[in-house]
Amino acid sequence: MSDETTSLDLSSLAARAISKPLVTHIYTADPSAHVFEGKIYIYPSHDIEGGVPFNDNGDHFCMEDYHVFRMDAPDGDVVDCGVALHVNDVPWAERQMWAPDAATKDGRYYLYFPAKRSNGLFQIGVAVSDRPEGPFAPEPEAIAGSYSIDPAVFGDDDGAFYMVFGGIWGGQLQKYRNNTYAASNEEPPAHEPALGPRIARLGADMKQFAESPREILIVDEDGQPLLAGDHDRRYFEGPWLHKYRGMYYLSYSTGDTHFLCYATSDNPYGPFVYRGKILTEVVGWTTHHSICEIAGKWYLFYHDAILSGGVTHLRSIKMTELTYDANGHIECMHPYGR
Ligand code: FUB
Repeated sequence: MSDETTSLDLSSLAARAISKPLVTHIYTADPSAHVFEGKIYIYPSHDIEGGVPFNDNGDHFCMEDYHVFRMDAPDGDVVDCGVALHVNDVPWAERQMWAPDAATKDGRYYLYFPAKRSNGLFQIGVAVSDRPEGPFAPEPEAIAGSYSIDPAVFGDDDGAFYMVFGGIWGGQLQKYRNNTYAASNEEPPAHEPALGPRIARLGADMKQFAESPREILIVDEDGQPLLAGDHDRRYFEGPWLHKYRGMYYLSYSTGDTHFLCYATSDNPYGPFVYRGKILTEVVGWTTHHSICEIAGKWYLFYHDAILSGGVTHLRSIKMTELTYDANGHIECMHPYGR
């Protein structure tokens, strides 16, 4: 949603909102939710006011740490488990701790997070704990071969773990072709295929890629790649992979058109076929989500900027139930009703 929303609009939108902020004592965004040890754990960004002017590079998103949140049930209290990781403790990272995710294997918990190095380039790091809420001990270096932002880790039924990642514009994905950076690289022209998120299987130790990242292709109903000019449907950032009735669902943000969309495939590497919108525009420029099954129901975790009065880098995490129809189609939701 544009930044021109007035205070009058905001109070009316707040009254019509389909869900309330999960926490109000700090600003939070980009919620990645999982059920670990029978409880709901949410791994969001921790938004702060850093005094950095708004720009298309996203420099005003200058987050420094992560808090983990726990709930016993979808309608239960939300517990702030405290600081799980701070940028000062990550040897390779300098600033901008953006959207994280977590995974568990063999009783250990792994927090995956993007941050900028001192050279201004994003990479993705991992930190380890024996507890879902941390604190997490960071690895000394970023994951080799990682780049860009928004890691999301999906554990498949056969025990394989895959990381999907990447975001254009401030997320720098447009600077990479075949996993190689060039400052001169930009988004493809409007009539060419859009850039896709990247996917890589994780190694057995969960701390490295087991393969070079591959680009995921998203196609339309006729099998044609979504084009870079198709801003209502093309991939922008915030990928999330989940499985429903044997199908892989890739959901993501369209960025400058502010939709959450999804596409499906019978293969985690794709190609994925575009299926539709999950959520229309929220208050605030960004929209970012996760999808999690909790006790047989499915939930969308997302954020908006209602609580801060529409300040786009001061957001609040929310959750709402998500439904599928008989064909596995996700029903589109409207965050403030219709
Ligand atoms: O929170 C910082 C960035 O904003 C995230 O990494 C993007 O997905 C967008 O939500």
